[in-house]
Amino acid sequence: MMKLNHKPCSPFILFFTVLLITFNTTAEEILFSDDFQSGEIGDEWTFYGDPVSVINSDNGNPAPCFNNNGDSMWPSGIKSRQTFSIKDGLVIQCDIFLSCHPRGAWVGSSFGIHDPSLTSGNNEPKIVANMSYSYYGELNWNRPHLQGILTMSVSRLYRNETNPELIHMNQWLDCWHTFKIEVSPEGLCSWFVNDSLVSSNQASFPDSMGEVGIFLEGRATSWGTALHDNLLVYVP
Ligand SMILES: [Ca+2]
Repeated sequence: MMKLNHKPCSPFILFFTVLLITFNTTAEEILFSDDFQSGEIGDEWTFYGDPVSVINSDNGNPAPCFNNNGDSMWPSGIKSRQTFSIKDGLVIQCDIFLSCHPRGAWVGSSFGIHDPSLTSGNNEPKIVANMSYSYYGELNWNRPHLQGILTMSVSRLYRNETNPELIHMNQWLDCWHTFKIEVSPEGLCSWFVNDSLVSSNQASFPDSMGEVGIFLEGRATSWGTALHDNLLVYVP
């Protein structure tokens, strides 16, 4: 597989990103992590979608990393076998690299929380809350010219407000950036990029909601590149 031919991120941005990640997570207990340095998608994950997700050996932050490998019609991804309580709050953090031809579409990376009691096996997860960074060029006849889209959502089952969506968000293209969902013990879902708060949405999660799982997914057609790396799950 070819290495990406993109301009390198500023070494200062990389340094401070690593510093911030290290500083912000050392105090918390890491419940789960995956940097894909083993070079494979391990047994701690369940695959869904066709074609199945793969490892990108040549790229990452650092390489290797996760390639969702979804097609133009449907996302593909992986669900964690491990589950987590959200009663005390939960943070899911992930580095994403997104690049797309200016006219292209059907390329994006998403991650979040799902309810494992509502699906099983290799079925798509039932999303509780997620964060998605995608690109919609003119070839997307349904919603053209929106360019970089940051979608932040809570399932309609639990949200009290409209989900925020930001378009023309091109400042995070062509470089690795850190995306984060933080759920407070009170159900406030906050979304961050590079530790800057982008938006938030108050949710009402029922007491009956037990343990939740984590997922990574998206679409990765030949129009561009959508990669994940450095997943961290911890209590805020
Ligand atoms: Ca990696």
